[in-house]
Amino acid sequence: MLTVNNQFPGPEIRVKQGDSVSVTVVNQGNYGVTIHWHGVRQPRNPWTDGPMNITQCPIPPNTSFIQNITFTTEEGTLWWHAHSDWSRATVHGAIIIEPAKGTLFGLPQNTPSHTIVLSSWYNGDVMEIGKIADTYTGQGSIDSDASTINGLIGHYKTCAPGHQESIYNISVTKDTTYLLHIVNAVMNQNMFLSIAHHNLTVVGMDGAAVKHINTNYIMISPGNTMDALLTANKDPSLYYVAATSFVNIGRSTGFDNSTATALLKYDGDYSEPAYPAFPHDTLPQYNDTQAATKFTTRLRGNVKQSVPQDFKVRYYITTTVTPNRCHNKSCEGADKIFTATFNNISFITHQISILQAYYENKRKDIFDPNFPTYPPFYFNFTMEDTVPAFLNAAPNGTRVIMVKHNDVVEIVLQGTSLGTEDHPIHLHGHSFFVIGRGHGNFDPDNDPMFYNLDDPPLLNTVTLPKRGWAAIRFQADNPVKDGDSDESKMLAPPHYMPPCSAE
Ligand SMILES: [Cu+2]
Repeated sequence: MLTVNNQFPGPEIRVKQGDSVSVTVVNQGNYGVTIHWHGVRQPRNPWTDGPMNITQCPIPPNTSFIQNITFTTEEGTLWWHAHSDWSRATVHGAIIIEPAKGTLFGLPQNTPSHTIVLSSWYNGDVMEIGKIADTYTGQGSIDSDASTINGLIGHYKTCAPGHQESIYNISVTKDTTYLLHIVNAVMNQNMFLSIAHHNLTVVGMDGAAVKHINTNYIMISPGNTMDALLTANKDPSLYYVAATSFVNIGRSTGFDNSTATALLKYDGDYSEPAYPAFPHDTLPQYNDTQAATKFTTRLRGNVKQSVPQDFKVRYYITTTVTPNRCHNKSCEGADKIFTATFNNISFITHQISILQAYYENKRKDIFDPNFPTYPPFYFNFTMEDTVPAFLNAAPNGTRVIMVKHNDVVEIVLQGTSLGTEDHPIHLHGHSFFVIGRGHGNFDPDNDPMFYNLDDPPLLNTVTLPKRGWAAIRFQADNPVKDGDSDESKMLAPPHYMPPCSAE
């Protein structure tokens, strides 16, 4: 399997706010890859942000690419991952950012920490599995075989009958408080996590502070990160840490229902129990939508940035995932592949950097700057029954949302019955305020009256329920090509960008 420095998960990057970090990515694998710094806003320097065929072409095998990561106001936990095909499954790791002055989230000096990375495990080559999963076979997506905590499956699942899997130990000392840096790097599933007999206090999410949440479980979506305090205040012993999927109502595909475990292991002399306590009472069931909603509705921001009270432009965007006709050679013989759409347009990636096309004014050849501000057809998006059949054949295109520098943009994301599951939706180069969420169809007359414009969480990834909506707001303040000052102007691309085969 493809890993970074032979580690799964990959190495942790620890930095201070305001640092600039240079990473030389040497590709010793046998296919092209890119690496993305998830949640790092990369002001002025989108060139090494990483998404394949958006900001760069893949780094070819046996070559290297120097990537600069520019940290500004991010604080706490973020993560990095491959951003090409399915290689992210095994190529990822945590990023921990401490403030330049003071302590992380104002915690006491020298608060010890542990990092917990949740990942998917596939019995097989993920790149091959990814190709099959993208092809429409009528059976739905391909699920992982297990989830892991820091690369290990633990005691509640085995990959072979009679085989005892290894378990990760989190060492703690009684009466000590730890900051846990938690990353959900699984491919496709929301996760519940709970620790037997111990509570957590969530203090940060997606690299920003949140108002403290005391809880005995968390729900974390793919792409999200959390910082949570854990006080080791129970009798010295072993306690299970358990993570399992949360599957929202209406998911129409299968899922990996395995439970990953680690052990919270106290220091000291005690006889280890044969059966450590398991969080049976506090780890929600996989289908406990109420527990998930209860947790997410408690999320409140605690950041200094002011929340934009109004917006300049609003996009209303529906999402679908449907079998669609094949439009390029990536289908490899299949006549249909799974495609995702926004406003019923399936995005075509070219073997070229769209960012470079923008920078060099080649946009007319490469992309259409008129992404529609609302869906082409209105129907009851979240109804349970059949939907108009013509919506199953989405047009393809490379349509781009063009926004004015510094405009406040509101995007209302609308889930539809033409999806398979909840969709984590992520924005590069910005964090956004999640100002509203709801079930059913968004009502533009009434729902905005209930927006949270006081203390919404500042996130970089929001999970859109299949049968619901989410509203986000952000200022498009990342520097642009024609900025009128140095601070508002993006840098020119490095001369050593990976080559694009379509050029
Ligand atoms: Cu990202």
